[in-house]
Amino acid sequence: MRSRLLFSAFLWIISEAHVILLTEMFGEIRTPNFPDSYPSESELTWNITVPDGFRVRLYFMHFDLEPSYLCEYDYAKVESEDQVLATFCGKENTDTEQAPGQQVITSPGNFLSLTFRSDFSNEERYTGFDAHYSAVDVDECADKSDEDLMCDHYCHNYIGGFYCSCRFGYLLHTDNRTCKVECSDNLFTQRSGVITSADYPNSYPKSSDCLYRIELEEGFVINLQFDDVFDVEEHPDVSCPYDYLKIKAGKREYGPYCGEKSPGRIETGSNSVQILFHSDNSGDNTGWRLSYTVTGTPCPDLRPPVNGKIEPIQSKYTFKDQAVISCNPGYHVVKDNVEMESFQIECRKDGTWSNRIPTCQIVDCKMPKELENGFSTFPTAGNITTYQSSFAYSCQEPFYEMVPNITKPYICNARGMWINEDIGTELPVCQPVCGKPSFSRSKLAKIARGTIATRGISPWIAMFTSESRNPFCGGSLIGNKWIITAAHCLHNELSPDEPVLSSSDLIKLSSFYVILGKHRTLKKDDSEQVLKAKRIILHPDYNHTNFQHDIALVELSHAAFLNNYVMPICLPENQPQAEDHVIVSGWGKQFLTKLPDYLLEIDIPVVDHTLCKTVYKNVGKVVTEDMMCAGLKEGGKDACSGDSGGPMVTLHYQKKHWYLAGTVSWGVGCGEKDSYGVYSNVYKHLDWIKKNTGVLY
Ligand code: 4AZ
Repeated sequence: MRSRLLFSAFLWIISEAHVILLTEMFGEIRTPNFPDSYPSESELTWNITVPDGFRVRLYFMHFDLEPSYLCEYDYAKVESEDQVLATFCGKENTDTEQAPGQQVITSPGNFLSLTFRSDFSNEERYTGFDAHYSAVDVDECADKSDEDLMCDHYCHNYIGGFYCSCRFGYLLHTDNRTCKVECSDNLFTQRSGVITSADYPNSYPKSSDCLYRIELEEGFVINLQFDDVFDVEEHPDVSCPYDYLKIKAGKREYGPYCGEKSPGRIETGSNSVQILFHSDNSGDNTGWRLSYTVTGTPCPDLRPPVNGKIEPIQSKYTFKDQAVISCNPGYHVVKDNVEMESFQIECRKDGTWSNRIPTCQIVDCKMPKELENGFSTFPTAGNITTYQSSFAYSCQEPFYEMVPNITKPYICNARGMWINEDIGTELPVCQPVCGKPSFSRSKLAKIARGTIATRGISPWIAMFTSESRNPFCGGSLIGNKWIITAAHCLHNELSPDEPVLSSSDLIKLSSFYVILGKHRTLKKDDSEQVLKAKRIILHPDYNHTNFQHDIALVELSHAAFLNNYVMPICLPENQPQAEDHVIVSGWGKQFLTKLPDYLLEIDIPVVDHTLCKTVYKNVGKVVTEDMMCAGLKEGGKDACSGDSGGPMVTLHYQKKHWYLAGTVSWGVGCGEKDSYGVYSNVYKHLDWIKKNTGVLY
């Protein structure tokens, strides 16, 4: 049988099995012959398919089928793919049958089928139906009936479909519905920390595999402590089929954990832990939180060395812990024979200390430096030089004195240094005592015009002799290795028209002796010290034609040995004034004739400079400012040939020491009336002397 179908402008296909496939977005479906009565024994099915994301909406504009109990004769049946949605017959609803009336039927999916059937008789000429369908968009976002099909975070509807998106920080899973997190890059390397499931305490993301790694150096072990609150989706019968937490620590594995029972404390015994948390695409659970701590391999207890300490003090030391060993004040750390302030050791991964504990040794200041012309005295025999021991310096008295004159001892301090309360770590010097002869003048031994000096009364006087021991000049000891003398004593004869002196004009160092401790002129004295010179320094302004700056310095090749007969004279702090008494000594000739047997000395007054200048001006000689004159108007007491360079001394009244006021230089004749001896003024040359000799007093 062929049915007559009306389908204006619509695509329709009649299959062999009287099935018509409809795929347009809307259309009209009528029973055969409509609006005339439909044929008997008909069966026709319209299968309506609309695109995905649409549903089919169907309603009847006209409906008139033969009514029958439970629509057993003629009917119109509406079905989805797997379900009968409605069966209609008659014209109006009864108790047992339904007619569509105003009802609009919407397919659950994008497919709907309508079947029309008539039995063998159409007695009352029922006219059938005229139905319309159209494709309608589905708002999938509004449909909350199936949670599993809903978007995890955001749902966006569009005509014919929908799509899901996720909150910031999430990724859409390949199921296009759930939101997962990228969480495999969590590395913890600190010695303690807190790890939680993502978004904790909010629900953890779905469809995610999160890996948390705790990595520490070998020698540490990691302990995990899960909070009591723990919530991971579980199943009452199957062990953690959905979401689970698994822990790997070295070769050990823990878990899977799920449900609400916290794993509590896990002492992993490993320095490397991996925590894997898997979630499936459903569920709404808060997850978990753990804090981890690390303990190191323990090292043996430490005991501080005798006289030392360990910092920090701990009841237990574990891997990586460091301890510094230092010593009490006055002791220092000694490790492998090396002294140090402190020593650090570290607890190693295998539970051993990186080094043995060093010892504390008492600080040793060592023997103090020797003092030239002095010595050190320790309070006890054995010269103890360790921490807090003491010693004192003293000088070879009475010929050397200590400068500065310290009275307190040196104490060995904690830093291994000898410290003096007065001068700290500085050393005193033993300075020759100057201008304090051990003997006093006897007024008895006077001889005509000169006085035989008391032996040792002028212990600073130096005798310059030729190699054959003939005395030719005098000088004065300053310090213990310099002689001040006259410049003219130290050079060979020069013609007056040869004003500039060169070093070749100096007498040879090997050609003379400097003898200290002398008393007798030509005979040997027990007290004499015969010394050689190693350097001659003439005053740079010395003028051999007029004896200006007739002063020179001679450095001895060895220091003089100071004793009662050999002792330096002091340098002047001022100069004597006219009429002041000075003493001049020497082995020079008496009245240009005879050498005396002993050292002679004279006591003469200083002469007014202007007077002296006038006296000499009259005989055509110049007395310059660097010269001074002394002697008697009546004559008689004077220096003479051979006395040159020798000392003119006077007593410092306050200090009670003798100082060098001048050196014998020149004169016209010796001891003549109305003439005076001329001396080089030492005070005027003081800076040059101090600078060249280093002698300062
Ligand atoms: C001399 O020839 C000399 N009366 C030294 C001093 C005096 C005279 C001569 C002073 O060394």
